[in-house]
Amino acid sequence: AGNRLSRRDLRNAVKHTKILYEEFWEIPMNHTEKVAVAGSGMKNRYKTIIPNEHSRVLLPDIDNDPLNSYINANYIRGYEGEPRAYIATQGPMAHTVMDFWRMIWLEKCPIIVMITKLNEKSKPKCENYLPEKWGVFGEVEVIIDSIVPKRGYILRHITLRCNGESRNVLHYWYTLWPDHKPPDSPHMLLDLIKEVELRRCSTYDLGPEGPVCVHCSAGIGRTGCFIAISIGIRQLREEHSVDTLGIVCAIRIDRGGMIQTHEQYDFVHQALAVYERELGEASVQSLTALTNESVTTPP
Ligand code: PTR
Ligand code: PTR
Repeated sequence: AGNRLSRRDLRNAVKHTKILYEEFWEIPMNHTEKVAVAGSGMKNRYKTIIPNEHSRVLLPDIDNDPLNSYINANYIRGYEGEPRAYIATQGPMAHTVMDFWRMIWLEKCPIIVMITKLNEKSKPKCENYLPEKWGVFGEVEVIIDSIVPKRGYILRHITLRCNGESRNVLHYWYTLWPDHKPPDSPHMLLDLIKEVELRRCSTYDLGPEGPVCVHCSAGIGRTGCFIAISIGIRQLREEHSVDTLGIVCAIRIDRGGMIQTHEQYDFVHQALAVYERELGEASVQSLTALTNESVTTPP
């Protein structure tokens, strides 16, 4: 609670990047050192980025091979401490695309957020796991119903089919954010985060739904920022203050190294400051509307 930032603190924190720099590098990384499942190394895109054991997603075994149950993905706790609000995962590789779709199906993920290009600086960052129109990955059939370009991202409506059941999934592909860096401006990302939060609430209204799946290339830097900001805006909305340090510590317990650089940590504060200002303006507007009403409406 000692780390709670009020609106003014948040603004000041943005000005005092140096304080944030020191604070950031003191947060324990909580990286796992060993691969928990023998032979699973080939399923990790980066040999140093390995899912923490207690929160990793375990797929059901196929053919008695523990390798088939392994995926480099962790459940991440949400705003209310619910342990499975998000899944953070690496960008699928050619030989893990099937595992990825199996996870989306089994975990009943209503939304996938992709924050990476397929290649960056001519290095592969993520396998293209999306079929153009239709594809079958193991037992999961993936149908692309529509592709809608939006400001800063592309939205796909997807239908998944498996064993005679079918389900809708929304896929958001945000391409404007290179790894190891913060994006240029928080506005477009914030719009996407608000959209995802809104959609997630509306799908939750329809019944129990699974975690929102977020991935980039390693599944820690950009994914960490996205999830931290998502939790932060809930906190700002409901408590009018935000504990960014607390959020990062919490999500790093579930997946080591979430948020990769101090610039990204600084960016999380900037984005939350922008959101906070929006909230302030919205409440001033509704207050003005109220006051106008009381002036024009006779008692
Ligand atoms: N196959 C789906 C359907 O027609 O229901 C495609 C789809 C999925 C279309 C979601 C729209 C969807 O969501 P919304 O109308 O809220 O954008
Ligand atoms: N060893 C790689 C590196 O640090 O370059 C691992 C890595 C790659 C870590 C990308 C983070 C990365 O960013 P993101 O999690 O945003 O894809």
